Amino acid sequence: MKPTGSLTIVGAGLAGTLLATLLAQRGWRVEVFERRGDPRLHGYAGGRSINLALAERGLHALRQAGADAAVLERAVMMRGRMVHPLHGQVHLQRYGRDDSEVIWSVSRGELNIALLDAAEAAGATLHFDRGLADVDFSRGVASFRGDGADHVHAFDALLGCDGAGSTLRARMALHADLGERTEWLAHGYKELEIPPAPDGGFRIEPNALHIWPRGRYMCIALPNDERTFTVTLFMALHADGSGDPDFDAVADAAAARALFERDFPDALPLIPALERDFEANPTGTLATLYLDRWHLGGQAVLLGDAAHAMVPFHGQGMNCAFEDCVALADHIAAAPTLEGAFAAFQAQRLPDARAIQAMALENYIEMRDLVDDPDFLLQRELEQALQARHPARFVPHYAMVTFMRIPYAVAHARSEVQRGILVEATRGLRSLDGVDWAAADAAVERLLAPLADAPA
Ligand code: FAD
Ligand code: E0Q
Repeated sequence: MKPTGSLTIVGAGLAGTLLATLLAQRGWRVEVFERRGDPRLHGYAGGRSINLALAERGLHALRQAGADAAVLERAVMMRGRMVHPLHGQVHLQRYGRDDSEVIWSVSRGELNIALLDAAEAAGATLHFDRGLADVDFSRGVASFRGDGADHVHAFDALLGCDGAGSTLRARMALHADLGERTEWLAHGYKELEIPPAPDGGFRIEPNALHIWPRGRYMCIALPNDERTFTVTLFMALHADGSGDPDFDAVADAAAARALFERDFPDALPLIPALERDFEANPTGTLATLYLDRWHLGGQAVLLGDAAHAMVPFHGQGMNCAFEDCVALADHIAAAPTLEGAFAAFQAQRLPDARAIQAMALENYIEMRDLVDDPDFLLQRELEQALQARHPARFVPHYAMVTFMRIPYAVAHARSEVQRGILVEATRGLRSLDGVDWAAADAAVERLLAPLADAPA
């Protein structure tokens, strides 16, 4: 539909600012309400340097908004996972075939600021210190709380980009059964920092996502452009009888040091403020949020984490949220009504969200076990070989998710078929020498149709 009236976006985080930019560029009057202050004036809330992995889906969405160059300027390239085993050599597992297949570490704060600037440049109006408090759908009025007062705002439609704890979602749920379920992960996370080296450079290889897999728990580290790394420790929240460490047991600075001395000895000297970081930074929790319904007629729609929060182990939550923004803007342009646009958006994206949520959960198991599993490594090797033999049909799981834009649901379905082929072809083998290539090739050709846009 042609732009008529105005669209009200709730939340000026990652999705809200990108969606505001895309819609304002297409001629819509856009107002954005954000609970927090303007990070360009007061610094980013929390102040800590937290980073995220940006991949092709997110980058493509930024290109649509013309915001890619500003973001990539300060991004750090990551070629693969740098694996730090407890015993044994540190080694790089490349993500792709060469430097055209990489991901980017970006600062959440800098990204948010670049997108706030883009939204304003496109003509969107931003209101800070305005948290959505209540919605009267029958009158089409929302109230936003801030500066010690309630501010009422008449809306045509509310676009919910207010994150996993969405207030808009809670208000919508008073009018319709959204089918909401939250599955909490038994594991949480803690962020720590590796500062620059004394000479001002990076202390460890900058162009990688570092990972210290330890069976059922792990650390990762992503580089920041200011030569630091943000380390994230993922482990159980409570004792689960496995004998593994948990956040209840590792409750203070001394216990944290002891854990790192035993399990992450090569990381310990890199984190001089371990004790302070451990006690000052909150323990984060992780969950998957499932909804059966994302919209209320043509009055409200949810996207990003508000619609489908996921665990972070595929590094796709933001990428998926950005992909949502482009899809919603396209449906709004194409459909005759907002209700039609919201329904078409949900029909397209709900299966994709379910697929990436499932793949993100599966990737946790893969990440924390990674090194000591020879079957896993042999399957990865065969994946590469089958891609070389059948480039249009067999694309490794990670590449479909990270370097392509085929729907997540398609990537998920093809990955399951491919896993079957990999398991079957490597059964009982310790190297690729014994692979029955004729059988593997036949399975690929029988089970996997060619992909239109397989990577060249
Ligand atoms: P958010 O970014 O959470 O933005 C929501 C905004 O709404 C905020 O600005 C908030 O202040 C505002 N808000 C909230 N309530 C209200 C209200 N009532 N009224 C007005 N405004 C409100 N994703 C990746 O792609 N790659 C990664 O490497 C990655 N790593 C991650 C690591 C961790 C530890 C975690 C927890 C997540 C990670 N993610 C990653 C996921 C990513 O952070 C989220 O998917 C992404 O931030 C979702 O964007 P969003 O705009 O939907 O929500
Ligand atoms: C990526 C990039 C938090 C987080 C973010 C990520 C990834 C991982 C493990 C984690 C997945 C991978 N990954 O390396 O397979 O690709 O974003 Cl834990």
